[in-house]
Amino acid sequence: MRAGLTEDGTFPDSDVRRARPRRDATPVNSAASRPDWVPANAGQEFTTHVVPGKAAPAPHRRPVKRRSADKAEALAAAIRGGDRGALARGITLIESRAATHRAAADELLHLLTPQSGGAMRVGVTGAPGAGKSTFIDALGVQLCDAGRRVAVLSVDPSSPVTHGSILGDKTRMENLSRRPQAFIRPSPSGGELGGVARRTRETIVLCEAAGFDVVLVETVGVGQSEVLVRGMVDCFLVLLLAGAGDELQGIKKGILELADLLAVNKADGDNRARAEAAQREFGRALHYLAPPAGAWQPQVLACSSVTGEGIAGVWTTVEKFFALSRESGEFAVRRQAQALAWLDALVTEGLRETYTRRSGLAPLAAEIEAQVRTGLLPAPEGARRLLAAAGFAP
Ligand SMILES: Nc1nc2c(ncn2[C@@H]2O[C@H](COP(=O)(O)OP(=O)(O)OP(=O)(O)O)[C@@H](O)[C@H]2O)c(=O)[nH]1
Ligand SMILES: [Mg+2]
Repeated sequence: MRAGLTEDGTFPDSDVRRARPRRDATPVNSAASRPDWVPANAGQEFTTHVVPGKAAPAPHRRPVKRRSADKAEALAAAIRGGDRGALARGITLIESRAATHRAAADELLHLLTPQSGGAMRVGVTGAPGAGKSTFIDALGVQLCDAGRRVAVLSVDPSSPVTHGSILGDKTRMENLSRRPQAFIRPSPSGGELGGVARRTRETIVLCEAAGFDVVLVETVGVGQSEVLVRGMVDCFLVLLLAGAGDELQGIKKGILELADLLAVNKADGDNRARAEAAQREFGRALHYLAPPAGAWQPQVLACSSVTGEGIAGVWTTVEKFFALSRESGEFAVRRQAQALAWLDALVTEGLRETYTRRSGLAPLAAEIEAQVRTGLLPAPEGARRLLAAAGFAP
């Protein structure tokens, strides 16, 4: 509250207030509008008079903050209590880009972080159409039957384009979406990859606080999302397909190196024999492509997300991986790496935001870009100049 103002933002009950005229047309220098220091018997030679003051706007900073905190506290309590609607609202709050929501979102994360960390975080990746959503549907249902609570999230850096595929995902997870123990949340739409990843990490915190003990993160689309998802999970599962001819077609070597477990999907019907051949092929290739890091040797399995065959075997292997990973200390190391990757992503995002918010830089940026494009200015020199102008460079 500003000094000198009362709680409601008006002046205290002082002489000034008493001397304040009513809003109706009070004659100039009438007794009502006359300041104290004007002699009582003065005439119109004193033109000074008190005009109706405009009440200062109520100090709104603190109430907004208090509202954010209240909102966050109520949401946090409902989320801890397993209220799915509250969880969905919490995620929407976190996904919001409105600056006014950020305080409540941060508060919510602050409140729920102590209850997070308890889930098995498993990433599921694979080429488009490999059957990730169908696999998650089948696996999720089996996990729910086994008494688990399963949250499914997806990371989609190209959301506006593939929005159809997200809607498709929901229908492809039809069985799971009917389970009360499951919670499916499509990728936050749009924005750059870093922002999508941040919101997914925050969503994991909320889901864990809500008591979900398995969090499955599907990568949608191709590109950098695999690497990002690998950085936010404890176990990374790559779904493969038995390709015609080259078994490694469409699969980047780098992704195989990130895999803890591989599964050749669609091992059913006519495709079964081919899938099993692919399984053997990948098994052999894995020794060269993904040499084991630590105690765990990545394995290749085969499964069918349609018949459900092999899915239980995949999960048993995931559990073995977790057991070994916890025992060897690798689990803790990865969690620390996840936290650091998150910190790094937030700092990068914050710097980028600060940089782009300084709109005064736009003309300079355009000029430097033009010079770099035409070779007049070396890129490092251009970057140095821009960063210096933004106040980041030493
Ligand atoms: N026969 C057979 N078909 C499958 C299997 N798994 C998935 N499919 C089919 O493959 C198609 C693609 O499956 P999705 O689960 O949408 O694949 P996805 O990897 O999630 O695809 P995107 O998210 O678009 O990258 C669908 O038509 C599924 O029905 C399987 O195990 N066997
Ligand atoms: Mg999918």
